[in-house]
Amino acid sequence: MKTGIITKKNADLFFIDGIGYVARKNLKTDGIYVGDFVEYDEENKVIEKILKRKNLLVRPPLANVDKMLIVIAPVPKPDFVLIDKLIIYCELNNIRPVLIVNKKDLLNSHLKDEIEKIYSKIIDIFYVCSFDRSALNLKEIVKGICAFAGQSAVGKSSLINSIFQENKEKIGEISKHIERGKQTTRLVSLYKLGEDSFLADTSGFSKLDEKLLNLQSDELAGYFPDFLEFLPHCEYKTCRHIKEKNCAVKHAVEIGKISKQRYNSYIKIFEALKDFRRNYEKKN
Ligand SMILES: Nc1nc2c(ncn2[C@@H]2O[C@H](COP(=O)(O)OP(=O)(O)OP(=O)(O)O)[C@@H](O)[C@H]2O)c(=O)[nH]1
Ligand SMILES: [Mg+2]
Ligand SMILES: [Zn+2]
Repeated sequence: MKTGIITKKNADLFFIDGIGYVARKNLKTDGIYVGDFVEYDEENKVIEKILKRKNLLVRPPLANVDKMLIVIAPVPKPDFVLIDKLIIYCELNNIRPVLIVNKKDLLNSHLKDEIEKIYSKIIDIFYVCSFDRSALNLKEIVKGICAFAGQSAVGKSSLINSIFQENKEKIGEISKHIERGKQTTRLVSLYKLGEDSFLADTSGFSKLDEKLLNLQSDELAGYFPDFLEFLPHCEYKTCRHIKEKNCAVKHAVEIGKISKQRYNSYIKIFEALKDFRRNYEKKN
């Protein structure tokens, strides 16, 4: 039996890198997704077995993601709360996040300083432009299965086209979706960049629902790496870092050791997780 990776899906057929389309056997497991490593029978062109997944992202489904390239740009204005949610999502799913600042042709020093101040301590940052060769530098960071994520129109598809120097993705429109009942499923493909390196455009992550963050609100602070050194110094062990007195996190914000923007994200996500739990408990 041979092993391969699914790089795209077409109705009931699955494309295995280097092999072509194969069918699925009557597997009594759940679905097979792009990014899955499978064992297949080469002669009969059928998938025999899905190998254990490292993770599975939803909307669009993509399995075994190693690295997430979170893209922001000067236009549209960065949604810092979304970036922070994506970083937490990566942490929860064992994915390494990197921050890609695209459209550097439009970047002013004020925004660049702001981005550096908030993120340089917690994530690697790369500055690129889809229209010049700088996007090619991203080739070096694509290792394993990598996925682009970020707000609509920041230039994820443009970057893919620039990296591959051909038109793989549609630009300036919400590309490729099929309707199935109420749910909209977006198709996702993996493009091969090197022997074990693949890249996907996952426009579905332009928003990130709180329910995807499988967390209790009081666990949240532990997912802010820039908060960690302060957490043991709060007066109360159960400190939520919001209204409590003698909170080391709030103190760190006041003296500029934690960015105000990050703390603002923390409060927004905290409230959203609490609301989500409350509604969830009401329904069940
Ligand atoms: N100035 C400038 N514009 C860019 C750059 N990269 C992309 N754009 C433009 O930004 C717009 C959106 O680009 P897309 O690549 O479609 O953005 P996207 O992130 O794929 O958007 P969705 O598919 O909706 O999530 C297009 O008009 C691009 O031409 C860049 O480096 N500089
Ligand atoms: Mg796109
Ligand atoms: Zn505290």
